[in-house]
Order: sequence, then C-alpha cells, then structure tokens
Amino acid sequence: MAGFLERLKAGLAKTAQVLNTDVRDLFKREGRLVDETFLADLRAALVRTDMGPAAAEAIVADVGRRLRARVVDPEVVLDSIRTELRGRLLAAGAATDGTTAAPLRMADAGPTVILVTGVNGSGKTTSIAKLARRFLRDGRRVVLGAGDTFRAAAVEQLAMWAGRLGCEIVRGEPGCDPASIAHRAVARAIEGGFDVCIIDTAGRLQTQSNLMQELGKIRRVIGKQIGDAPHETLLVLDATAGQNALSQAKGFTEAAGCTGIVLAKLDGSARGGVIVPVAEQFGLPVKFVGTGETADDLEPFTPDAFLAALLDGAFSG
Ligand SMILES: Nc1nc2c(ncn2[C@@H]2O[C@H](COP(=O)(O)OP(=O)(O)O)[C@@H](O)[C@H]2O)c(=O)[nH]1
Ligand SMILES: [Mg+2]
Repeated sequence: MAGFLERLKAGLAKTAQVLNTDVRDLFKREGRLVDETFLADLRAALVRTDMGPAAAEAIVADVGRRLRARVVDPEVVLDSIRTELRGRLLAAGAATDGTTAAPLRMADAGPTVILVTGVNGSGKTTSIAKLARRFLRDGRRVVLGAGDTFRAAAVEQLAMWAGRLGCEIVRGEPGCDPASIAHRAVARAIEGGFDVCIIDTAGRLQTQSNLMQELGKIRRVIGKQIGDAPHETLLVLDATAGQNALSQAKGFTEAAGCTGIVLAKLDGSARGGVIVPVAEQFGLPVKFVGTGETADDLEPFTPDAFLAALLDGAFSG
C-alpha cells in the first residue's frame, strides 16, 4: 500500500508542486495575514491546478469567512482545501467513501466485457494494457479486442502490448467493422473460457454522430452475446488537457453509456485538480488514474490517497 501511495505521489508531483510553490510562497513569513491580496493569490494558485472555479471559490470563501484579518499558518489553509475537495469528490460519486476505490463491475459468471472509449490520444490503448496487466497479475485470463480499426498503427500498438503482456488479441484488417471485431473478441472470450475481454475503440468526439452510432452498434452486438455486457464502459480522459478534457468529452457519458472514468496522464500534468470537476461534471466514479507510460502505471482512485498525494508535504521543505 505504501508503494501505491508513493506512485500516486510521483504521478501528482507536478500538481502538488503548484500548491507547493505557489501556496507555500504565500507563507514566506511565519504566519500570513489573511487579506484581499492573500485571498487573490490563493485563488490564482488553486485555479492553476484546474480544480475548477467552483471549488476554488468555495475554498477562498471559506478561508475568507473564517480567517479574514487573522494571521494564519499554512496548515489551516491546507485543511480548508482538503475538506472542500474531499466533500466535492464524495458528493459527486467519485468514490463510495474516502478510502475505497470504486471497483470495476465484474460479470457474475462468464467473461467480463470492458469497452474503452474517449477522444483521440486520451490514453485508451495504454490504459487497456494497464488494466490487462492488473487482471493478469490477479491470475485472470484476458483477451483484447482491437476495435480501433481506423489506423493500422492502432492495431499494431495493441498487438505490441498483447505480446509484451502475454495475452491474447483478436484483430482484423484495417478498416473493418469494429463491431465485428468486438463480436469476435467476445465470442473468443466465451468459447475460450476467458475471464476478461477488453475492447479498444477509435477515438471519437461526441459531435461525430456516425461514430457515436458505431459505438451504439458495438454495445448492441456485445449485449446480444452476453446479456449484461458490456459490464463496464470506461471513458478515458487526458489530465494534461485540464479543463479541455471536460469540454472534449461533453455528452459522452449519455451517448456512450459510460460507467466509469480513467483519468490518464496525471503524471504529466500540473492540472491534477481537474479530477474534481471531472467527477462533478460526469457524475461517474473515477475508477483509475494513469500515472505513467508503462503497464504498471495505473492506480485505483481513492479521494484520501489522492488528497494525501496532492497536499501532504505541500507546505514542507
Ligand atoms: N505520461 C503518461 N503518458 C500516457 C499515459 N497514458 C497514455 N500515455 C501516452 O499518451 C499517448 C497516447 O496514448 P494512447 O493510449 O495511444 O491513446 P489513445 O489514442 O486514446 O489510444 C501515448 O504516447 C501514451 O504513451 C499516462 O498515464 N501517463
Ligand atoms: Mg488507441
């Protein structure tokens, strides 16, 4: 578990640094008088993490209301940040409680089918490799479906991961119908007695109605093979896109029937705070966060570990 927190911390280092340098700098002297200048500086530092204007304003208002004209220590402000973000994450259903990650929904019997979707380059294929690695570690048998048939390179990328991880892959000719690949992958999972089938898809925008319909077709095909499949439809978002990740994926959840979020590339981002508006806007549990480019760089998301990685030590050093 310590390793998990350490990895999350490493992933969130850039975001933590915004709070570390910017907010700590507000406390150059022993304590700091909470006045308008301080509150404006605090607001700017919070906004830079992309936690969203609502959360930033609420923290500034709380600090202003309770502490105006007083000289305070950084810890007091830190507590306000932690309390506000935690409350928002839990209220948004980002997790069931502070310490337990929202689990993946697994099939009662037979293969669990996971469909992975999102815009171009958000981290879908890499996240699939990471998920596969977790399942394989648990001793489960995994088959991947190369449903991004748009580009030959996309199929090759997934095949490369399958080779590295030592799991099976179902693929077709470039340009073939992704629903037929999904069908074949699920059929293979059933007939081969696999535990998990993870299906890749081409990147798409919610505004591309033909591609969104294609996603609907994939879901229908899978649903005919296994009544309650797909068991999970994961929306992969790019944390480095910050607030843009939100607008890009607008409307996606309803159109694609998403059941959970994977926030990828948290390590490359100073905007890790975006997880707050992500959880609030989509009303979906954030199930995993991506913290690097290798197959091991995926962590289950829990608000308390996230906040610890973000805030602990933010005022030391
Ligand atoms: N640093 C970092 N890079 C990532 C992460 N997830 C994906 N990437 C990189 O982002 C790029 C796009 O990822 P890919 O999985 O191909 O995205 P897709 O187009 O949605 O399938 C690749 O260069 C990945 O290595 C992550 O969690 N951290
Ligand atoms: Mg891909």
